[in-house]
Amino acid sequence: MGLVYINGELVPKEEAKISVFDHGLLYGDGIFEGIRVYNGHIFHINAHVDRLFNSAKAINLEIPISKSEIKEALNKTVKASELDDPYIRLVITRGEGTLGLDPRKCAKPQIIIIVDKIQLYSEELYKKGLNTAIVSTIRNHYEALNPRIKSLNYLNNILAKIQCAAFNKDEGIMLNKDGLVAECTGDNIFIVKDSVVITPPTSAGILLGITRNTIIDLAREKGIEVKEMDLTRYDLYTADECFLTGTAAQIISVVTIDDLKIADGVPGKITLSLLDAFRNLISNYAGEK
Ligand code: PXG
Repeated sequence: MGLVYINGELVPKEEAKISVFDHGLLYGDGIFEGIRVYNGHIFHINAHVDRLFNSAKAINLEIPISKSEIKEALNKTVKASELDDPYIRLVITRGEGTLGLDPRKCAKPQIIIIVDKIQLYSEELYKKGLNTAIVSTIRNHYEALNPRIKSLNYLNNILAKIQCAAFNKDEGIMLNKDGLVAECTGDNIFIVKDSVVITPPTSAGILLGITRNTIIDLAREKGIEVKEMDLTRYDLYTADECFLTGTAAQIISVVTIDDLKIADGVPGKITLSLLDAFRNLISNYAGEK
């Protein structure tokens, strides 16, 4: 059922409306989280809510309800949706204001929870892997808009996605202003080299992905060495394997970058074993308090 939570009320999706004077719409002034439900439980609810509150703090936005009230609202909206293991979009906008940037003129933040289905990639693509390109749009500089803030302003990523679509590729890889690998438009990136799993550190200017952390834990549990290390274009081209992680994509192999094959151009063994481990984790997921 299409239900949306707005500031404590559950309303049918056709009736879910906010003001055109909301600074979330006018300026992208707000934050969000994309969250999944697995096996009937909200996946890593605490990490998502903590990241949301950190994003809020970083943009000086005071969320008008507590972390436990947000968690309650998430659970209530999921339950009311009657959808089987849906996707949750939790959005906090600066709220209704006047024309003009000043956030002090916004009365109160709006809390919106949309519960729906999401499927980014077909099962076939999980088996075949993605074709990608390194785009020329660089990831936001951390002193301009830190990518650790999951803000409502995704134009940096959308510009990258437009380039990736022009190249007819499945995903775009973004470098930072120093030419170091950052992340993709909506996913974190990993390579495997000599059986070591490597991913850029947060200092490269990336979102600290919750799936990224889950995959790091799963790899370490399997006895695989994991390093957070700066990577260059060269490291991507010469990797043994490459894969992406994200709430929507889960974990998916990359088989070409800029039309160059990664190793043999088929999903790698470690990537596939981590996909298997991730699927096993979510199908038995028991939730957290
Ligand atoms: N980097 C960026 C820029 C993202 O937007 C990730 C990494 C992965 O983070 P998580 O915590 O999800 O592992 C994201 C997340 C969508 C969609 O609608 C995008 C994300 C999450 C959910 C849905 O395309 N991006």
